[in-house]
Amino acid sequence: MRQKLVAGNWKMHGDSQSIRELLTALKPAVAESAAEIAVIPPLVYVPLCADLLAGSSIALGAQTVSEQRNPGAFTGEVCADMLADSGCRYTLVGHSERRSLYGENDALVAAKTEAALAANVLPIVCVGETKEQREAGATLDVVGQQIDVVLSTLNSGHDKITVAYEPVWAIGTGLTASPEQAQEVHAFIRTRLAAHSAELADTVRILYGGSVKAANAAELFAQPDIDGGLVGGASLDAEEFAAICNAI
Ligand code: G2H
Repeated sequence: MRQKLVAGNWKMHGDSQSIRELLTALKPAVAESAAEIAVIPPLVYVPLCADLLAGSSIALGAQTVSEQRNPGAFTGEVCADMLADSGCRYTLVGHSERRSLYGENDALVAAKTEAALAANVLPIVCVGETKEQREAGATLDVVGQQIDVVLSTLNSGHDKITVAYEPVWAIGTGLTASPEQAQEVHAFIRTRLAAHSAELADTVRILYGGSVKAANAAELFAQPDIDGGLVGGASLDAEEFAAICNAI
């Protein structure tokens, strides 16, 4: 049985004051949630969040990770060992904003996934199609390719990944995939995992992301292949995010 996961991707938002307020309100509000919960702050605030979350079951994640595994002259990069050392259980890999704004391709996403696993940081691998790709009927081809590159690159640790399906056209736009649209792609991702092994298909969680909010969370999470959510904008409001976490 896969435990559902709800992760709040704060993107480049927040400051130390607002983060204190958000986590102070969030901790008691999600104490009874059946889901595993994670927050993913801007990297500079990971230590603050680790302090504020001490003793809480809310996990911490990073928004990206270097593909470089060893210390070295890589200005601006942060390796997975550093994330682990700072208390991160998870890292996002290949979020669509990293792909579209910072040129991350499938090979780099696979290398980052491997680097995270090598440091025992659990990668949440983000995949999804653009509006143009969906309209061209290429959704499953695009998502299949994004998944296959990661699965075929890894030598081990396939069962430690989480997949986040985030249709690019639904990110931050207020447009959400319907539960049926999301379920169709999640079921397809599950078949790609099954092509690797049946056990993998049973184990790996597939999150939905793209304008998840309290009003649509329960219906999305009720789909058989949706194992939780990756939540952006709505995770910046403690009450809204708690309602999403409690919709599991
Ligand atoms: C998709 C999502 C979180 P939002 O990027 O990763 O953001 O919920 O704001 O669409």
